[in-house]
Amino acid sequence: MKRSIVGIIFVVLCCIALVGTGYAVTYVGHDYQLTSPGLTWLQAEAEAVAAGGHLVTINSEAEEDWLLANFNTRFWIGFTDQAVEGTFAWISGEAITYTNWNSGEPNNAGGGEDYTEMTNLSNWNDLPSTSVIPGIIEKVIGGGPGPIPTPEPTTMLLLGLGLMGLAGVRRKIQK
Ligand SMILES: [Ca+2]
Ligand SMILES: [Ca+2]
Ligand SMILES: [Ca+2]
Repeated sequence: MKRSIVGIIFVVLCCIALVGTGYAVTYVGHDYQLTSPGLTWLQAEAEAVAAGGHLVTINSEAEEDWLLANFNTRFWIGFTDQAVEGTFAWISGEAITYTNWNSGEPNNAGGGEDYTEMTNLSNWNDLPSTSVIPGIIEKVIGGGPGPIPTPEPTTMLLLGLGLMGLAGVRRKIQK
């Protein structure tokens, strides 16, 4: 009976720990998470910079496939031609190694589309500065690429507390 209650408390603590990370998920040493919903590209990029990263840079089809598998929504990516019309660049400064425009895109519709979304069709489209969707923030963990997923401190703290509670009750049961 007591053990089952402790088990439930442990699971709840683990859930709180996961929520505490802001649902960040990790792929080859990079953290990814959604911005607030309903932001312009510039607002989304500002939120990404405040979080220590940029809107996501899609370097390969593998990274894109991974993003599509983990984020089930339209989202801003860090690709923009705001500096020079028609010349897209990654806001992170990374080199362009992969693109996946929808057919006929980028079309700069209405003479003013400088910001790129991942569409519901799993390819790219340029949108105006007034469009509002969430973005995906990409951050490098520990300053370099590599498979080094590290739980955030809040996760470790809560997991530690859960384990300590479990150990304490076990000790009591043994007495
Ligand atoms: Ca990337
Ligand atoms: Ca444009
Ligand atoms: Ca377009």
